[in-house]
Amino acid sequence: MHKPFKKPIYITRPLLPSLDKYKKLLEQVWDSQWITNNGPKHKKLEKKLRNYLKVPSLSLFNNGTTALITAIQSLKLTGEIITTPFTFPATPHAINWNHLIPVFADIKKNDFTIDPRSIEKHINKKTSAILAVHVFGQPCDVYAIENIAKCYKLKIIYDAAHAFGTEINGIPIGQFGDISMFSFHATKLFNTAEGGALAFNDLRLKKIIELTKNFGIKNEEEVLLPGLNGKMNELQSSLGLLNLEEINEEKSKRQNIYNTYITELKNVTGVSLSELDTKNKNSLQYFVLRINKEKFGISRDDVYRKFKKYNIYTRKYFYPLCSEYNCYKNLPSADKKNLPVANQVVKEILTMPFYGSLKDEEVTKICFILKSFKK
Ligand code: T4K
Repeated sequence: MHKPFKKPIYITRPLLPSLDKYKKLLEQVWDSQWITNNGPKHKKLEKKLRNYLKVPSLSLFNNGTTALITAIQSLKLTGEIITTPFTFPATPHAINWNHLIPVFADIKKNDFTIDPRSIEKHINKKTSAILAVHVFGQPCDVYAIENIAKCYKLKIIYDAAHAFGTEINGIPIGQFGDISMFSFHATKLFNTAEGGALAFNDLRLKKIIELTKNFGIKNEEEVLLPGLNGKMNELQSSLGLLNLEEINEEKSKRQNIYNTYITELKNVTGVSLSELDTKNKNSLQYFVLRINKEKFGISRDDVYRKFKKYNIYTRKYFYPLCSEYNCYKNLPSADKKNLPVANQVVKEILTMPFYGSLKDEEVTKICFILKSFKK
C-alpha cells in the first residue's frame, strides 16, 4: 500500500525561469517605461517564435482565446464552422463570439482529432470553414482536411493550443491551414503566463490581424474596423523570452517522463497509451491514458476519484464534450447519435501529471498506484 504524496501532484506546473533573470529583464522594461503596445520585448519574442515555430508570419496575443476570435474575424467567415466537440470551451466559444454557428463533427478513435469523413457529412451552403484542433498535440489529418477544404472552398483554422513544436514528417504544424492558433497559457509547454499567437502563411493577413487585435486603429485619426484588445504586454513577452531559452531542456525532461510512463504502463490490460507516432514530432504537451472499464475493472471516473485520495489530481480533459454544454446542446449536430466516438472517448480519457520538474520516482509511484487500482 502506497502512502499519499505529501504535496499535491497536479497535471502540470508552469515552466518558470530563474527569478533573477526575470528581474533583469523587468529592470529593462522599467527603465524604458514602455510596458505594452508592441514594445521591444514583444518585437523580439515575435521574431524568435517565428523562427522557433518555423512559420512565415506570426502575431502575438494576450491569450489564445482572443487570438482564435481574431482569426475567425480576420478571415471574414460566415454562417457555420465545422469543429470538434472534444476540446476546451474556447474553441466553439470563439465561433460563437463571432455570431457564427459551431457544427460538431465526430472524432477519430485512434488520435481523438476531428474525423474528415464526419466533416464532409456536415458541409452545406452555409459552411465557411473548418476549425480543427490538434488535440493533446496530436496532429489532425491535415492532408484529408486540406482536400475537403479545396473541394468545397472552405477556410481552415487550426486550434494548435496544444501543439507548440508539433511536426508532421518534418513539416512544422503552423505551416498547415490558413491560420493556426497557439496558446501560451501557464499550463502550456511554452508559457507567457497568459498569451497566445496566430501563425499564417499568407503575409497579407498580417495587416488585418494586427488591426483587429488593436481596436482596428490605423493611426491616431483613423479606426478601420471593430477590433478588440488582444495585445501581449512587455511583462508577458519578457517571461516568454526566458522560457523559450529553457524549452528544449523542458522537452527532453518530458521525453524521459514519457518513457517512464510507457515502460511502467505498457503491459497493463485495460490501459491504452497514446504512443508517439515515429514520423510525427509530438509537442509533449500532455500524457493521456484511456481506461477501458471492462478490461481494467474500474471506470475512468473511479480512477480519477481514487487518485485524489493519494493527493494526485489528474484531469478528465475534455469532459463534458462541448456539445453537452447548455449553450450548444440544442444544436442538431450536438445530438449524441451524430458523435458516437466522441461520446465514448470522453468517458475513458484521463490526463496524467506531466511536466519537466516531475521526478522520475514520482512518475513510477503514480504508475504503481494506478496498477494497484486494477481489479
Ligand atoms: N483551445 C484549446 C484546445 C485549449 O486547450 C485552450 C486552453 C484554448 C483553446 C484557449 O487558450 P487560452 O485562452 O487559455 O490561452 C487550463 C488552461 O487555463 C487553458 O489554457 C487550457 N486550454 C486548458 C486545457 O487547461 P483549466 O481550467 O483546466 O486550468 P486550471 O487552472 O485548472 O489548471 C490546471 C492545473 O495546472 C492545476 O490543477 C494546477 C496547474 N497550474 C495551473 C495554473 C493556472 C499551476 O500549477 N499553475 C498555474 O498557474 O484550464
